[in-house]
Amino acid sequence: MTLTPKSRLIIALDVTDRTEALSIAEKLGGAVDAIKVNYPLVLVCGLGIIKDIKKYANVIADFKVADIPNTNSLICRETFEAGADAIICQGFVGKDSVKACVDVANKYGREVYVVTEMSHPGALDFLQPHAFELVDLAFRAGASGIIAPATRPERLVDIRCRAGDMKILSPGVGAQGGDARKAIDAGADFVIVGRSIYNAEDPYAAAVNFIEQLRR
Ligand code: O7E
Repeated sequence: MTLTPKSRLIIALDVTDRTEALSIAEKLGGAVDAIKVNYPLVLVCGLGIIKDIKKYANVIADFKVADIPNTNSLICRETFEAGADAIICQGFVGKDSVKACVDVANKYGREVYVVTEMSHPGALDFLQPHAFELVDLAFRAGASGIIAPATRPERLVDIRCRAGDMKILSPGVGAQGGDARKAIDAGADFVIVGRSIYNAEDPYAAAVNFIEQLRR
């Protein structure tokens, strides 16, 4: 699949209980553009959880792959064999490592997204000064898009200018202080929301609330 913006909302399913994860996926899968799985869920449930979630939504494997090209290829192959529609990798390991992910993704008809500047304060230590280079690297390696921070909409504006037509997925909305609407207005194509949805008393209502904000 190719990630296409409809609701523009991606849920980060960072729960560590299989039943809870599948219940949220079943309720929200039809409303969101994708469900992102990360290590907390996969380490508990195994890679097989991807196929279970895929019944309800597109799945992005947020494994922030960051190794030599050969190891990246192996990780991507197993992840796509498990059914993931897209995988997230780190760009700081270099173009050959990112390209290795893209080559495997192309074989499977899937997508790669590259982390540029992250959303947390520590991203200022090393990543931010190199964010534009990472955007360029993602483009040159043939990635479908990048990850950039909803916590810094002013940076999103600059990163959007640099990213051209590449898709931008933007985490940091809600619990980390970012605003969904501002992130989209600043140039993101999708926002990624975790705790503000899965920790809400009514996750479905919380997701609908975000979707309404994104529609305005
Ligand atoms: O703060 P939350 O609960 O809304 O969750 C945010 C999710 O996005 C969580 O899975 C975290 O690992 C991820 N994330 C960030 O928070 N900041 C980043 O800079 C990058 C990511 C991420 O998802 O990277 C790949 C998309």
